[in-house]
Amino acid sequence: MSGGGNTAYGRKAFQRSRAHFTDRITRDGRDGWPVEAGRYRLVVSRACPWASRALVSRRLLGLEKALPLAVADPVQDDRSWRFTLDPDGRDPVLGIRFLSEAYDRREADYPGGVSVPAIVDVPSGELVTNDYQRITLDLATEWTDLHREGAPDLYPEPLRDEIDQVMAEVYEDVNNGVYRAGFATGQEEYERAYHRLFRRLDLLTERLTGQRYLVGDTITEADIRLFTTLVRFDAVYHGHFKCNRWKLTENQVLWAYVRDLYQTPGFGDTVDFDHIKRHYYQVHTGINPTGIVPVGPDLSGWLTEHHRAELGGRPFGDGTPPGPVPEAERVPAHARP
Ligand SMILES: N[C@@H](CCC(=O)N[C@@H](CS)C(=O)NCC(=O)O)C(=O)O
Repeated sequence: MSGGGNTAYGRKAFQRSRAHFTDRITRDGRDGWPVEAGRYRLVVSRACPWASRALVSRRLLGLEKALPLAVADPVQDDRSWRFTLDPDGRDPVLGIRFLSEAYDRREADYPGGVSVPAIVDVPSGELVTNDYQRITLDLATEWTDLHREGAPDLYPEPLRDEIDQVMAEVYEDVNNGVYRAGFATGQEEYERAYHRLFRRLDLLTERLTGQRYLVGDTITEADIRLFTTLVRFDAVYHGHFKCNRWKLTENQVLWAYVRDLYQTPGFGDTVDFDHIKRHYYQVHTGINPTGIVPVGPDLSGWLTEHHRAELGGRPFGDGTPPGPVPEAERVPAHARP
C-alpha cells in the first residue's frame, strides 16, 4: 500500500483531507459527548505526527488515567491501523482488531480513510472524533476538570491569536509541508514545497534565536505542533521525504530547541523512533519500494545539553512538569536514545 487513508498520494498535488468526524468532547457535552474520566479511548500510532500531538498533550496535562491509550501497530495493512501489538491482536478494552471497526460502528460503509488520532467511546465502541486539529485544543481547554494538579495552560487565552497564527504557518509549511515535498509527483511541486518548508524553518530559526518557546515564555500548543515534525526530521523527512537542505543537527537553533523540548518530561518520553522509522519506510512503498528501514541516524545527541534555559522562559508557567510515564506506556529502550 502507498500509505493509504484519506490522504491522496496519487493525485497531481498532495492533498490532506479534512477530518471527517468532527464531534467534540466538551465540558457541557453539547455534541452528545461530555468529558468523563475513563469513558473514551485515545487511539494513536506513535509513528504519526498528528497523533503524537495528542500523546504529548495528554502527558503534559496528566490525562493518562482519564483518557486511556491504545497504540496501533506502526505498519498498517490493507485494512489500515490494527492492534497487532496487543495480545491476540485485539485492543483489550474495545475488543476490536482494526480501528476501522470503530469507524464502521459510527457510520456504516463510511467511504473515507481511517486515520489516527482517533477517540473512541468505550461503552458504544463508536468513533467520536478523528479531528486531529481539534483534539489537542479540546484536551487543553475542555478537559480542565480532569487535568493533573500543576498542569500547564497550553492554550492561554490572551495569546490565542498569536498561537493560532504561528500554528497556521507551521501547519501549512512545516507539518504538512514535509508531506507535500515527500509525496510530490512532479519536480516543480516538490521544489515548491521544499522552498516553502525551508523558508519557514529559516523564519522559525530567527524567531527562536532569542526566545525559548514560540509564543510567550511558556510551552504552548504551538511548540507541541512544531516538535512533532522536528523530532522526525532527520530520521525520516530528511531522507525519505527529500527535505535535505540540512539535517536538523546542522541547524544550531532548531536542534537545541527541539532537544530542549525532547528532554522536557511529556515530550521525549512519548517518542518511539522505531515506530516512526518503520511506519514511513515500510508503508510508503511508492517512495521506498524496497521497504528497507535505515539503521541511522545515531540518536545519542538527543540527550546532550541544549543551553536553552539561558534564554529564560518558564516551561510550565506557574505549573509543574508531569510525573513519570505509566509503566505500560514506556517506550522500549531500543526505540529511544
Ligand atoms: N485525519 C488527517 C490527519 C491524520 C493523519 O493523516 N494520520 C495519518 C497517519 S500520520 C493516517 O492515519 N493516515 C491514514 C493511513 O495512513 O491509513 C488525515 O487523514 O489526513
